[in-house]
Amino acid sequence: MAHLKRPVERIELDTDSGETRSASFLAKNPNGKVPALELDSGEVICESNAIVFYLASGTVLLPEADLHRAWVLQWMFFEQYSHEPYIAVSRHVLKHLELTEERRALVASKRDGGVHALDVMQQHLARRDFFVAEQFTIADIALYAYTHVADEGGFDLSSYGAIGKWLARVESQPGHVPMDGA
Ligand SMILES: N[C@@H](CCC(=O)N[C@@H](CS)C(=O)NCC(=O)O)C(=O)O
Repeated sequence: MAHLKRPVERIELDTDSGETRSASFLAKNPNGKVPALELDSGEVICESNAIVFYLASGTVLLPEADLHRAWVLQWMFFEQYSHEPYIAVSRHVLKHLELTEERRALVASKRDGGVHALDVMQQHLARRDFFVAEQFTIADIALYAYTHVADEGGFDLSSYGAIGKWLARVESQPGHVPMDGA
């Protein structure tokens, strides 16, 4: 929304204390998860990538050609199925939870999948500046989110040169807002 200069009221919910499972929030998202975007009309969109797809429609962040739009979705589905379940889950455990034996094993089980996702990204970015159509799109925004903090999940990015340059490229986009440390 910062890239598009759109105002938003941000309401933080504490997932650890059950705020995402309250009756009032479940009425907005029956799946009990943030983020959820409530429009002025009262309608609600859930799932991060559905939200950014909605916001980016008709803007420079979502290319017009059908093939390019399909590739944007390809990388956003990749983020959800092949990247987030490994890298974000490892980071959540290592950054936010007490490290029990069971959780240590969980992080270990996520290692190969996370490395594979980073390898796929590195290979793609070795020949490109951005993921799709040589322009900054919501595919880059979706993948930047947990990639730029992958080290907090135990994934060392120092050998991924193309990913490192791409992260810097995303950060240099006008409108980029650094994360507040959450
Ligand atoms: N696929 C969803 C994942 C959403 C998700 O897992 N949200 C977590 C926080 S990152 C959550 O709300 N957990 C609270 C809960 O499950 O009660 C997306 O990308 O929006």
